[in-house]
Amino acid sequence: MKIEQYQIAEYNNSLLKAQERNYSFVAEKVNNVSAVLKLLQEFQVAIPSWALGTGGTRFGRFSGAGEPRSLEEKIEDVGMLHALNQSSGAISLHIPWDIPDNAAAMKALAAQHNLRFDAMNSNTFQDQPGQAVSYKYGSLQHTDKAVRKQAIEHNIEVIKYGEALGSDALSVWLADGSCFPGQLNFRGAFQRTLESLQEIYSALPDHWKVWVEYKAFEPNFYSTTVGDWGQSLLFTSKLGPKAYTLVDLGHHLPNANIEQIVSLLLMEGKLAGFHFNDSKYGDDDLTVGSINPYQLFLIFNELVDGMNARGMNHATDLGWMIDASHNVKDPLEDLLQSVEAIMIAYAQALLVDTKALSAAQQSNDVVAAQEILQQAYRTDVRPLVAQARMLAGGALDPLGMYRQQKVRENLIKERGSKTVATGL
Ligand code: AOS
Ligand code: ZN
Ligand code: ZN
Ligand code: ZN
Repeated sequence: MKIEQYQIAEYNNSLLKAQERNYSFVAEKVNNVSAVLKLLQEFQVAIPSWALGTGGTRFGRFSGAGEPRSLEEKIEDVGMLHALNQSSGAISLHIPWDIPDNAAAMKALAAQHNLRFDAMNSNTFQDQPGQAVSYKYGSLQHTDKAVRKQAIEHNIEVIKYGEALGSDALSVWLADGSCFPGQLNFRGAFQRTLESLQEIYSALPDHWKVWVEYKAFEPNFYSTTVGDWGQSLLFTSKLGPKAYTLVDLGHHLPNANIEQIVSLLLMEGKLAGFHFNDSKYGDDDLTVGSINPYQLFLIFNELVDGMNARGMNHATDLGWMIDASHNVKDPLEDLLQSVEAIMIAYAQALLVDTKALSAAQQSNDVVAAQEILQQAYRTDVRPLVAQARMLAGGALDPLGMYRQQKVRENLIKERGSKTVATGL
């Protein structure tokens, strides 16, 4: 299943009239609209390989049909998303759910689809068949040196796979922690984890980074060894300049002010980037923007402000990735919705009148400050995002075109209706 450029052009023609009308309505209110369009075109969001199949829950899995059966097919799926939206130009792999045995062929296939390999994800939260020792009581924190060694070696192997693919970051999420008071010594667990991370850190190639993801709870329900941004920042500060803290939006305790966390990590030069998703309760991994799009906008507002203050390139200086998966939608449609929600929040943040906002802050004009933020948030930027996408060669309405082309039906014909993508 491949979507050709001429098909996109034909599809766009059918929507062009309405687009022109909607675009000019919003464009005339935007200062320097061509700069905004350019930033939108450059911005790319990485797709995790495990989101291409239907997600499981603790209670069951309802597999979809036509899911990718191999890494090749995962790359093809992301290539198709990217052809439609021109904003999904990277794929993030997970070892061992994806084993890129033939790195050269995978690199070539990705290049054909204009994709690069984003951060590599290691997995020490599940035991794998044939593994010598178990992660039941943790991995990098484990009291048994043999378990720590196995987990360290796994991470180093993941770096090697990534090097062959041209990736430049290792993303580490640890399930390590404890379920009951007294089960572990907090300082002991921290120290052992730090020492293990130091060994992994010293195996990083020169231009590589390690991203340390935190998570408040689950699968451990009493303590998590990298449980919040403070703990992650402690690790990444002690590790050194190649270590950064990764923010997954679903990994906070309820009502945490994520935008403030983001702002300070960015100020310290320690923000790795994101796992975008949305949630109502915990690590729900729902479609980005489906529950709280205002929070997403406020996060992007801090990002744009903080990155501009530090002279950073919005598109390339942080890691932008989706980490979502669930049971009830076509995963590809879900990813199109997620990428769109991210682009919308980013576009809205680009419209904030930052000069007026800082004047309002300076004079403690609280009402004006809120008005300025909400003026941007309540602007319908969808025609701007669509315009940027069309100029880049994508479809004006990626989801509409996905349905019009009957992509899923075609994938089912190609791959069959009983396919299970590897993943959670
Ligand atoms: C787990 O809760 C984390 O969000 C991880 O980032 C991710 O979902 C997992 O590591 C899959 O690689
Ligand atoms: Zn995550
Ligand atoms: Zn998570
Ligand atoms: Zn999550």
